[in-house]
Parts: sequence; C-alpha cells; structure tokens
Amino acid sequence: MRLEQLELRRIAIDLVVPFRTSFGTETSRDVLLVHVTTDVGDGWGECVAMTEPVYSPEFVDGAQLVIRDHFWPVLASAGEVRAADVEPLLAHLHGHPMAKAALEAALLDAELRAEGSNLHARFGGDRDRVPSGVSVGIFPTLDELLAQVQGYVDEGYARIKIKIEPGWDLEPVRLVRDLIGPDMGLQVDANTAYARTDIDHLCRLDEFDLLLIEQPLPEEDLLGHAQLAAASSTPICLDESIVSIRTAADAIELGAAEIINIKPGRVGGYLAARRMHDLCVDRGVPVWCGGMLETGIGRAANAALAALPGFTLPGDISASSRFYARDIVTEPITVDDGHVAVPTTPGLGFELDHEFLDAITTSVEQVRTEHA
Ligand code: SMG
Ligand code: MG
Repeated sequence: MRLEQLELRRIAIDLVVPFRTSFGTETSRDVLLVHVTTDVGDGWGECVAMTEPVYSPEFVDGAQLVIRDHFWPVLASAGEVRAADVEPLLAHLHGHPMAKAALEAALLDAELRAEGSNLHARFGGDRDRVPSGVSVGIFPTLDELLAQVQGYVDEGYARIKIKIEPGWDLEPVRLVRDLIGPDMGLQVDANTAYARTDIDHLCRLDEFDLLLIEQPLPEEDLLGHAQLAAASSTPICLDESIVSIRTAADAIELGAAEIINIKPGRVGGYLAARRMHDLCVDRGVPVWCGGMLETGIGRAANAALAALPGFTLPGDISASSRFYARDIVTEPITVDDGHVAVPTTPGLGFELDHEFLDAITTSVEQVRTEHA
C-alpha cells in the first residue's frame, strides 16, 4: 500500500475508578490514536504511551512528535509498504517502541481490512476466547481494595493481579488470598518499586501461592531479578525490563525471567510481540499478554495476540467496563465466564463508535503526503 495521510488524534477518556500503581495515580487517559489513509483504505492504531514518562521513557506528546516528524516521513516516502516493513524501515531511529507500535498497528489494521482478513487469522491463534485477568490498583484502605476485588470476583474474572509497593504487600496479599480462596489465580505487580536489599522480604510472598511476582526490581536490574528468582519459590515475571527480543533471550538465559509479560507497545509492535512469543515457546517460558489500559482498539488486538498457544496464563485483558464507562468502539470487550472472545471483525478486530470518538477528541493533526 502507499501511504497518503496521517491523522494524529488525541482523546480524553476518564477512568471509572482511579488506578494507582507504585509510580502514580491515573484518573483519565490522554490517548494518541494514529489513523493512516492509504490507497487501499484506512486503519487505526492506539498508542499506549502515558502522559508522563513514568512507566517507561515514552510519553504521549513525545510519541506524537516522533511519529509526525521522524517516522512518518520515512514511511511515506518509501513507496509500497506493508505493516511488516515498519520495523526494518524505522530500525535506524532508536527507541520509541510505543510510537512505532502504534504506527505499525494502524498499517496492520489497514492492510488486514484491505485483505478482508483480521489479526486473529493472521496470527493463527488456536482459541476463539482467552481467559481474562484483572489488574487491581493500590487503595487508600484495605477495605476498599477488598471491596474492589470482590466486585471483580463477582464479575467472573479468571485471575486477580494486585499492585504492590513497599508498605503495601504482605498484608493486602494475605487478605486478598483469604477473600478469593486457595484455588483462584493471584499475582502481584510491583512496577520496579523494590531493591535487591528487599529479596528476603519478597520471599515472604511465597506462602501465598502466587502465580508470579511481576517486575519487583528496576528495569535494568536483570542480575537482581536472577538472584531473587533463585531465592524465591514464586516465579519471577518481567515486564518493564523486556524491551526487545534480545533482552528477553538474555533475561531467560540469566534466570531473571521465569515468565514474561508481553506488551506490544513495550516491544515495538504486534509483529515483534508475536516473535517474542515464538522465542518464549522455544525456550519453554510461559507468557501472558499485559495491558496498558487500552481502549477497544488496543484490547481487540491484544486478544488476538493472546490467542496464540504460548499465552498459557490469563492476560490483563479485562472488560472495557473495568476502566471505561463508554468505549470508542461499537462492541466493547466483555467478560463472559471468565473469558474474552477473540474478535474476528476485519482488521485488528474493532469498529469505531465515531460519534463518541468525536465527542471526546481534544485535538486532530493531519499530514498529507503527495506522491509524484
Ligand atoms: O490494562 O488492565 C490493564 C492494566 C494492566 O497493570 C496493568 N498495567 O505494569 O502491567 C503494568 C501496568 C502498566 C500500566 S500502569 C498505569
Ligand atoms: Mg506490569
């Protein structure tokens, strides 16, 4: 396809409840949507960069700028391009995986729609529904945490993940385990809040039979994670640390990652995420699909990814209603019997609710490309 127009659209969408992690509290998302028009039709991608560079170095204003001024000119002047060309064409421009992933997703959506196909078919996942886990934030009180968790249990989620940080770990985990009982999957995510000196403390989580401890130490600290993995009987899972296929391979070899959380935005796109899945299957490392509070655009594509056979643990693929009162797609993801259906509508697997999208749009920037 030949690229004709780039539209960078920002929306403001409120969360139904504030989401607090060890790095801050989100009450609404300022989402960058990438809309590309090509000679064979158009496509949309969602950028998962947050307002502030707290999860990773990327942030939404920076993502918009680098797409507009650095990535788009390269792709638009490349002649015929496919989604699979995005990564190699942009490889000389360092970093910015979330920005690259959003652009690649828009091309993938356009390409699949033009073929009359969808991401689920492209990936060849062997399931038509995937187990749905929910990520639960840090609360001012334990009672509030337990009330939220009970609500998600009542909604039928397949597993619970709670955010932890120093001072909010053993007690919340103990109470949640007591509440949900011994058989339900439970895991924790520290978003890098601990240090190597906390290894003994983190080993005290072993008694709660957790599925995994996600990213307890800083992203660069692969050796510390390997030390913790050797000391702890709970599997160590990496999220922030795994920024490429190479870091995944190295972390596995070092014994730092016994499980990997795959997020397309963090690794530079859905196609790279698929290759990371293949590597992990090859190495015998279980994976699951992470979440970045996506709207229906990103969640649809995540569900298609999570249908691949190596995704043996429930993902952070909760119902749209877990974060949003109204989504920007016509058929928001729902949880039924603990599962999310993998969408099979053309493209990434969604149709936009244009009326609502327009109502929450805060800015639109368009770049037209004239071909000779
Ligand atoms: O999308 O359901 C979701 C949120 C999952 O906890 C979640 N994401 O580190 O895994 C993680 C966090 C990153 C975003 S926190 C603002
Ligand atoms: Mg995480």
